[in-house]
Amino acid sequence: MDVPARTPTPAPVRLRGLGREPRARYRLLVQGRKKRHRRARPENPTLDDAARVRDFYAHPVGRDVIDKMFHLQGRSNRWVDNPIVGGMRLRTLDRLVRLFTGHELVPLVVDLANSEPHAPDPGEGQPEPTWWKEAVFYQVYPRSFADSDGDGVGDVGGILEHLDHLADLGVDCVWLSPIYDSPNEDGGYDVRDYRAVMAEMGTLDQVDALIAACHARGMRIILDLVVNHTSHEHEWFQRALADPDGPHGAYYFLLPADPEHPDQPPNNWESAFTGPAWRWIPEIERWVLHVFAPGQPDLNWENPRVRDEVVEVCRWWFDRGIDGFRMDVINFISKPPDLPDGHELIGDLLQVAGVEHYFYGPRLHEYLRELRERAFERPGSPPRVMVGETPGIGVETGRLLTGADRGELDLVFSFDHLESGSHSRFEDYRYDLEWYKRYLIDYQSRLGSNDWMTLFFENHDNPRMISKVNPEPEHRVALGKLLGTLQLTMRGTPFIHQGQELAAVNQPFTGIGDLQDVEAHRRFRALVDEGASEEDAWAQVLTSTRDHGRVPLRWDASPGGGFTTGTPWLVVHPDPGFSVAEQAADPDSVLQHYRRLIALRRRHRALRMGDVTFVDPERVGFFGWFRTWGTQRIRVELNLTDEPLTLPDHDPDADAGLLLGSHTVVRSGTLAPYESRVYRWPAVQQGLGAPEPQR
Ligand code: ISL
Repeated sequence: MDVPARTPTPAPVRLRGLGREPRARYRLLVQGRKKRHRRARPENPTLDDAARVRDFYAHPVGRDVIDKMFHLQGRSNRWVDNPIVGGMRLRTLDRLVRLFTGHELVPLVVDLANSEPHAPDPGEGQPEPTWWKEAVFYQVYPRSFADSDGDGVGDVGGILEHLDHLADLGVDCVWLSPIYDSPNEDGGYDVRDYRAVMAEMGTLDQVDALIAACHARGMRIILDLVVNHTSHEHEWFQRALADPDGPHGAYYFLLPADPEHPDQPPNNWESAFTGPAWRWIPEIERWVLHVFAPGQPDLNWENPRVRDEVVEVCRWWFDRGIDGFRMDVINFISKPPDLPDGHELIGDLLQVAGVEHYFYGPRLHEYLRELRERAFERPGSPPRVMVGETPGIGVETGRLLTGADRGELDLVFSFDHLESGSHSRFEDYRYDLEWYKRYLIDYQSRLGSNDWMTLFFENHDNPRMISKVNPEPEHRVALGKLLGTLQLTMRGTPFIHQGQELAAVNQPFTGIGDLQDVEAHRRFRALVDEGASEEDAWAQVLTSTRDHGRVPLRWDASPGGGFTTGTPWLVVHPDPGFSVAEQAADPDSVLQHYRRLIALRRRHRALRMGDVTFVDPERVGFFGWFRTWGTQRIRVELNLTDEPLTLPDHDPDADAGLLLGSHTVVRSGTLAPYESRVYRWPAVQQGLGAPEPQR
C-alpha cells in the first residue's frame, strides 16, 4: 500500500463550509435541478424554518434523513406520529438540538431536503415486467471462486470451468466483481486499466469466452463499473501527476495547500477506510481526494471529459456483449464544487465525516441520466441493467434514483437493513430478524408500480448473515434455508452472494496476518494508534472484516476445498459438509434447497412479479405473506426464532398445498426453529398452471 509521504495531522473539525451560508448554496442547487428534469413532476414544497417536523417527514429526503437518524439510534420512526414531535416547528427543533449537536445541523439537513424538488411517482397498475425484475442474480467474487492455474488466485478460467454450478442453481444473471487490471490495493476496486484483465485472472479472450458461455446457457452477465475513483496507477492519474495543471489534472481533485494551514487538508472529509480522505503528494505539492483507500483517487465528474471517458468504457464493454453493470458507489460521483466541511455530529453518527455532501450530490440525477442515454440505451441496444451500489441511500431517495419514469438507475443497493437496531457492522451482536421483518414490510408498503427493490443479505463487503443472526451450528442449515426462502419468494430482485447457497458462515481467522482486506488493516492500525489494545482491536476487526465474504469457495471436501492446487490467497478453514460436492450429494442440503427455490420461482410468476400481502404482521417471531399474480397465489411462512412457533389459527387443509419446506418432518400448525414453508393457496387450487419459460 502506498503510504502518504507526509502524514497529515487529522484535521480538527472546522465548520467552515457551514459558516458560509449553506442555505444560499443549496438554493442554487434547487434552481439548477429544476431545469434539468425532463418532465414536469410533482414539486415538494420548499421547507423553511416555520415548517413542522411532519412536513419535513413528508419530504422524500426528509423522510430518509429522519428514518436514518431513528435507525442509528435504534428507535422507531413512529415518534414522528406523536403530535408533539410531528407538530414541532423546525426552528424550535433547531434551537433544541443545537444544544447537543453544535450549530447548523437542522438547516443543513433542511437545505439538503430542499435541494430535491421532486417526489417519487408511484405509478399505477402493475409494475412492467423486465428481465432484471424477474431474474435471480448471483455475485461471483472472481478472486475466490475457482483457480484454474494453481497460483492460489481465482480466475476467469476457473469461472468458465464451474459455470454449470450456476446454471444448475438456476441463476439468470452473473455479476462479476472487478476483473480489470489493478494493483489490488482494494481487491480490484482500484482499476488501473478498464480495458484490460488483471494478469492473475486471465485474458480478455477468456472474458469474451465467459460472456459467450453465459449466453449459451441462457444466463446474462454484468460487470462491476468502478468509476467513482480509479487506481493511482491508472494512466490518467499518472498523467495528472506528470502535469497537474494539464487536462488529466482536471480528472481528479488535486488541490494546493492553504498557505496559512499548509498541513491541513482542504476539508475535514474522512476516508471510508479510516483517516483523512486527503493525501499530500509532495512531488506536485497538491492534496488529492480519496474517499476510499489512498491509492483510489476520486474522479471529478464535474469535468465533462471524465464523463466522456466513462461512456467510452461502458460502450467498449457493451460491444463485447455484457448485459449491464453493477455500478460501484455510484451515488458518490457528484461532489459539491466548494467541497464543504462535513458536520461533526453527522460524521460521528455515520463514522465518516463529509458523506452528507456527496452521498446524494447536487448533479447525481443529471449524471445518471446522461450515462444511461449515452451508453446504456443507444438506439437498437438490448435492454441492459443499471444496478447502483448506493451506500447511505434510503427508501425514498432510492425510489427517486430508480423510478421507472425517471431514466436513471434500474435498481439500487440500499444497505440500511444489513444491521439491525442501532448496531453497526463493527459490533459483535445478534442481528434481529424481527427488526428486518418490520423494515421490509415498511419498504414494500411504499413501493408502487414504478418501483422495484433488490433483496440481499450479503456481498463481498460484509460478514455472513447466518453468523450475524445465530452462529450456533445446530441452526446453520435451517437458517441458511430460511434466508434463501425469504430472498427468493419476496417481491424484488434477489442477489445471492457466492457461498450463500452453501450456508457459508464467518471464518475463524486467528490474527490480523490472516486478513487481506485493506479496510480491516487500516481499521486495526487506527484502533491501536488511538490506544486500543491489540486484543480489542482484533475483536472488532474479526467481527467486521470483509474477508468473511471473500473466502475461497469450497468445491469439495479436500483440505483446500478444491479451490486451488496451490496456496490460496486467503486462508481456507475446514468446513466439513459445506462444500458444493457434499451438498450436491445430499438431498436435504441448503444447496438443494436453493435449487428448488429458484426452480419454484421460475415456475410461478406470482413469486417473481406478484403483489405481496403480509399476514399477521404483528405476531412476533412469525413472518408470513401471500404473493399473488392473476389467479396464482402462493403463501410463505417463516419462523424467525430459534424456538418452535405455534400457529393458533392454522388451517390443516392447507398442508396439502405444501410446495417446498425446509424440514423433512413437518408438524401441522407448528413451525420448528427457523423453519420455512412455501404453499400453494388454497391447497386445492388448480390455477397454478404449467411451468412457464422465463427467458
Ligand atoms: O465496506 C464499507 C466501508 O467500510 C462500505 O461502506 C463500502 O465501502 C461501500 O459499500 C462501498 O463499497 C464498494 O466500493 C468500495 C470497495 O472497497 C467495496 O468493495 C465496494 O463494494 C470502493 O471501491
